[in-house]
Amino acid sequence: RLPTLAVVGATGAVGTVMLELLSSRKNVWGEIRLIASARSAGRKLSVRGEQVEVVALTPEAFDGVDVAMFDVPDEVSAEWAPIAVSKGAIAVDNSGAFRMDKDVPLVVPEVNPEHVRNRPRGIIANANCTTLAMILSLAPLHREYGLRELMVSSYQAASGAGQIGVDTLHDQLSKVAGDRSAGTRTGDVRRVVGDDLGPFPAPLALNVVPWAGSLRDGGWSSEELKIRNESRKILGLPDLKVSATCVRVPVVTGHSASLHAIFGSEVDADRAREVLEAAPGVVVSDNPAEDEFPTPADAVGTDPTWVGRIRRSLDDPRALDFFVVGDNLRKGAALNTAQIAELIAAEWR
Ligand code: 2RA
Repeated sequence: RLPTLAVVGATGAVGTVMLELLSSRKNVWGEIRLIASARSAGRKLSVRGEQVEVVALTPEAFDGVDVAMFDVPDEVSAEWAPIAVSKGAIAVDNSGAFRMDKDVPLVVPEVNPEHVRNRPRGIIANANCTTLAMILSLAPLHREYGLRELMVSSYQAASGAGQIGVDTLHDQLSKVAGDRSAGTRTGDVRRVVGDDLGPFPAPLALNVVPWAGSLRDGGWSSEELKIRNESRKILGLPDLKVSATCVRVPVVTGHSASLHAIFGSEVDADRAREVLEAAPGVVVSDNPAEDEFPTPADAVGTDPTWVGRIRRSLDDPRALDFFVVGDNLRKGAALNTAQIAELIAAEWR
């Protein structure tokens, strides 16, 4: 028998990508049940070439479910993943609700697939999209050189804030498009886009916004702490020094980050390039003489983490500077969740 899969949050931005992935990846599932809020119940969505009716999120919706993926806000996962587990399912959660729970593994299949089996709560967590944009590149470099310290600035796309983020960016772009003076004087952009900034604390069109997530102690954002905490947990480096600054940029989908990684031994840019070329899930695009480097416009809709601009630091022979881009809705969310669920599905064989 093939396992039954539930997709909770099937109608959201990540859920939509999940249904595309489930329709194009090797089919390891029996029934695929689509679950969403009562508001979306009754809608029909296409998965594996069939129209499947969305059912409302209730305890009974998990009857007979073996694996339940959650692509929903933290508070919904916090409440419902344990309910799915009590109904006999294994939960794979894409929210932040369980990531730092010591009894919940935080799994990136290319890095720590073995952790999937150690799940005392019956829940497995998927990392945040910004962490996932860089972790496939850091893990092999850590194995080669021993990672000691990480400085990272992110360039995060609007879709990280959900469909409302994408809609807000498009609305703002259409407003500024006809106004050539927008952005030439202070306050211009705010005036043209109006007061409704959607999920962002400042206009995103024609701008960059050095903020993502919610305020935490010391002026850090939740998003910056996620990079630190999750990288430590996934790499098994509880004392890794991490400084992150998370920035929102007017990109629809594709999170980027510039990294300054300091290692325990001297690095070599050509050797690092070889290590990254051999790493699963990583594609190196690094030939600036030919204008080759990763950009979100090229990476969107693709599965790998793209890495470029690989340089040894001029001032520290143990430090490497590089730039990464990953599709935040695919590897950053739906794809990594699907890969984790597939590792579990393999237990049925
Ligand atoms: C963001 N990382 O980009 C978040 C989404 N989980 O806002």
